[in-house]
Formats: sequence, structure tokens, C-alpha cells
Amino acid sequence: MNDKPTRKEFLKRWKALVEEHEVLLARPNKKIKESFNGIYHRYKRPVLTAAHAPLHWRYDINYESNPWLMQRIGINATFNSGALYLDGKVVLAVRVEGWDRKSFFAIAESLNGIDNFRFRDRPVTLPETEDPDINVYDMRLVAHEDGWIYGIFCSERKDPAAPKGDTSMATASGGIVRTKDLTTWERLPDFISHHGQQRNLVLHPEFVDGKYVFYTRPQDGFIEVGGGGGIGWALVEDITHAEAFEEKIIEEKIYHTIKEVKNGQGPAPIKTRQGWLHLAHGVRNCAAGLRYVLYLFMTSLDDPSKVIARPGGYFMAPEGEERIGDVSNVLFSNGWICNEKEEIFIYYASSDTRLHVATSTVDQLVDYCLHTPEDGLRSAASVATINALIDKNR
Ligand code: M1P
Repeated sequence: MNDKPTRKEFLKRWKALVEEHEVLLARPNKKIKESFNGIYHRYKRPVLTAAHAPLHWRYDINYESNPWLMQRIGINATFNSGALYLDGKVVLAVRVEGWDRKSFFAIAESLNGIDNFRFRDRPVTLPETEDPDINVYDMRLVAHEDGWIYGIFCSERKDPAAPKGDTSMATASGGIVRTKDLTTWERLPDFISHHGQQRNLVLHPEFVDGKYVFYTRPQDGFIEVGGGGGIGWALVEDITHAEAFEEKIIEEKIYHTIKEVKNGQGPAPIKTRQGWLHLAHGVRNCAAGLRYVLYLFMTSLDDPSKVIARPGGYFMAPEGEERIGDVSNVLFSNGWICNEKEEIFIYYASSDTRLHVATSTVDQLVDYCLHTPEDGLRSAASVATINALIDKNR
């Protein structure tokens, strides 16, 4: 039988844990220069992993009550994060998932946006509605021109229509909170859609015709979008009672493309001189299951519901270790920022497990959108596009 550790051993182990954790948090990140595709840079290390979660969220650091220094609470993953550039800092609203499968949000900050992300002392205390959320995830942070910072997220609850004994049927709806300081949050009523469940709900940062605009993703069921789907556009009069009477699909899912099964708006779009730059995810099915990739498109400044550029194919797909995790073969992003130098930092998660950064610039991403050929939707069209490039290069 193992003897109970002594107080001295307890303290020694705690000291080692603190030191190791600090080494992890302070570890510098570096661009991967070798595989640069001219569009964006990937980085050597994830910016956040489960191991980055503060030790005092996980350990009872009291020798009397925890002599073995056991982890009392476990963190399983840190991924899909909202992002904001605030007072010269990158602020992330991270989806943190515990060993108990519940997700919650926690704010992490970094000065350079590529390493040294540190979680604030406590996770976000998110107010509930009268119908409490069972699980919350994928917050989009939006600094709206009305002066509030909004957090738009998915609120998951057990489906009240589930037959007895069915413990997995769920519903997804759009949760809305707002804040001025990212510390105190006001919960607003959930988004009301007349077109089914909602995940990937995103707020546009500006008013359009004096109204709030939401990018929606109407879906028939919890996982399947069914007959609905696509990225929708909905005008809302009053955000304190957000109700969408109409959802116009502006960016459809299409047969035999990277967005054949479903798609969804990522973060709120970035305004550029040439149009609004959008980051989205597309999902297709294959024998290995669903494959999630990221893609870009642009909409018009005059009418942001009108798509003006649709570069074909994916912009980023899982590579190397990104392919493997709790839900493998997934890249997902709900956060990016643009700083005063027009550098863009894309926060993307791999396989629902860890969070990474990729960097680019407004000029590069606009060039990518405006000059990447559209998907011709047939093999012969793809060959014709390659031949056109070969001819141009001769
Ligand atoms: O597991 C992959 C992703 O699945 C969902 O996204 P979507 O609704 O587009 O299918 C979300 O649960 C997301 O968090 C997750 O990363």
C-alpha cells in the first residue's frame, strides 16, 4: 500500500506543477515558414490547449483536504473561441469543455495574439434564462456600433419532444449576452427563429437600414440541417427581443462541394475597402464521417446580403495533428481579429480539441477572394480552370 504523501512531498509536487505550467504558458510560438502558401501562415504550436487552464481551476491546493494533490476537476479541451481586438490586446472567449462534457466560456488574453495567452482568474459567469441552458458553446464576440460588446452563442437543451428513454435528442438555439467590460454580462432573451433550430448565429457589427442583422443557420434537427441550411440573413428590430420573421439564405450549401452537407458563418465579417470579408465553415460527408473545412467569401459594402466573391474550395483544411482529436477531421473558427496594421489573426480550432492561430493581412485575403477561381461544380470545369492558368503561365 502506498503511504500518504508527506506535506513536504505535496509542496514539492505543487511547485513542480506550477513551474511546468508557467513554462507552457510562456512558450514562444513561431510561424511555420516552410509551408507558406502566400495566403496565410500557420504556427508551430496551438495557442491554447486543455493544459493551459489555470491550475487553481483544477486542483484543491490544500494538503489537509487533498494530500495526494489529485486533480479534482478536469478540463478536456479548449477550442472554438470568439475573438476581439481591444485596447491593443487580443481577447478570446474560449469554449472550455470539462471532463463532465459541459462547455463554458472563459476569457483569455495575449498582447501579441500568437502566444502567452492567459486565462482570467475565473471563467465567465453566464446568466441563465428561465429555461436554463444545458450546454453553451461557440461564442461570437462582436463590438457592435450600438456601443455594446455582444456574445452570441449556441444554447443547447434537451428536446422536450424526446420520447421517454431518449437521452440524446437536443435543441439548439441562439443565446445572446452583452457586456461593456467582458466581466459582467447581461443575458437577453434567446433569438427567436421561425425557421427551426439555430446554431452558428452571428451578429453583423453594423446596423443595416437601422436594424440589427444576424447571420443565421436554420436547421431542421440538432445535427442535420435537413431541407434548411445555408447561411441566412435576418433583420431584427429590437435586440432585447430578437425575433427573425424572415431568414433569406445568402450563401447556400451545394451538392458535391466542401459545403455539401452544411455550412455556417464563422466570426462576424471584417469590413474592408472592397467589401465585407467572411470566414465560414463547410461540411461534407465521407466514409470517415463529417469533414469540416474553412472557406472565405465576400459581400458587398452597399448591400451586405449580396455575395460578391466566392473563391472555390477550402481556404484551410485539417493538417497533421489538427486532423486528430475528440471529433476528428474538423477545423472550426468563430473568431478572428483585424488590428490597426490590417493584419488578420484567425483563431481556429482543430478536431474540437485545441485552438490555433493563423495570420494574414486584409490585402492578402481580399486578393485571395477576388482572384481565386470559383468552383465550377463539375470535374470538367475544374480541369478547364487549371488549363486557363497553364495557358496564362506560358
Ligand atoms: O463537431 C464539429 C462542430 O459541430 C458543430 O458545428 P455545426 O453546427 O456547424 O455542425 C458545433 O457543435 C461545433 O461546436 C463543432 O465544432
